[in-house]
Amino acid sequence: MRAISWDSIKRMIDRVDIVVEVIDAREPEYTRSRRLEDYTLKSKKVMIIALNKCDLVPEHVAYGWVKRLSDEGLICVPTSIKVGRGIDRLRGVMLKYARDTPLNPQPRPSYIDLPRIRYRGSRLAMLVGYPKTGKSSIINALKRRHGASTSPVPGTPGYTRGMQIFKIASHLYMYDTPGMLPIDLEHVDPIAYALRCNAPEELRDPVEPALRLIERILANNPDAIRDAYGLSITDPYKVLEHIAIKRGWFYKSDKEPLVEEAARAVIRDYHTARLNFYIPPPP
Ligand SMILES: Nc1nc2c(ncn2[C@@H]2O[C@H](COP(=O)(O)OP(=O)(O)OP(=O)(O)O)[C@@H](O)[C@H]2O)c(=O)[nH]1
Ligand SMILES: [Mg+2]
Repeated sequence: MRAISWDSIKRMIDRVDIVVEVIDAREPEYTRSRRLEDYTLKSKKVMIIALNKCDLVPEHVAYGWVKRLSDEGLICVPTSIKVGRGIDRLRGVMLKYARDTPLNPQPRPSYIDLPRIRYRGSRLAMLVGYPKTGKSSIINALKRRHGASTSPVPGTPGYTRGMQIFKIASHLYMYDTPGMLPIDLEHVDPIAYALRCNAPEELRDPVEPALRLIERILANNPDAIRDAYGLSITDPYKVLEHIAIKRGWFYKSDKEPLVEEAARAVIRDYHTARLNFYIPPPP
């Protein structure tokens, strides 16, 4: 599947007035990009964080993260598209900053890019974030109708393939973008890349990322593994073996548990939130 590169993100940031980074309330530090935030702020653009999927974490966890991000000086709006929370507030915050922001002197997209849009005098915003954080769902909620396609698992039909622009209010347009690569390190983090930028079925080695994910879950919410699979095991590899055994997945050759299939199931359950886990903010 196609993810947006850092160079394309930078070019887009240069062109827009407002950047809305969508992060996952279940694991904000694993789904935010400090590099993106730094570049946006350094470019003197408005940086707003939408802490999305708040319905998947307890309220005090969501507000703990909002406080932490606000303490860093970031504008942070908690949202949940599933239960319809935070969208009016997000629109309101964008409109407030759109009104207060001088027009971007950078070259604007040409009429060829935006054939039907009279952007003159309008502010441009962009939604950006790791794959599957809910960017297109936010666009649909802001527009109050389904225009952008969405999907639960990376690589399944519905992921965003290219830039698309939507009118959010008079004089405010917003780009939906494909999920970006996890790019905070100088190189791409292979685990985040495997989890977020690939369909689980297409992963050549699903076991390594699944083991790292299970480790992260066990460290934060061991109950999540028990609730999803009925297992009280603390060895990540054994978790995979037991899932395979429970579901009757075995290698034909030697009848050993088919851990690859169990790993794919765990990754899918992470994306569909069947694995109900979250990372609380540090005290
Ligand atoms: N529980 C919950 N699920 C959400 C929320 N917002 C989005 N989702 C789900 O998350 C999945 C991904 O949403 P998308 O809007 O396709 O995410 P995206 O960031 O546009 O994904 P890409 O375009 O692939 O990068 C979908 O199954 C959505 O229904 C939310 O607030 N809560
Ligand atoms: Mg999308």
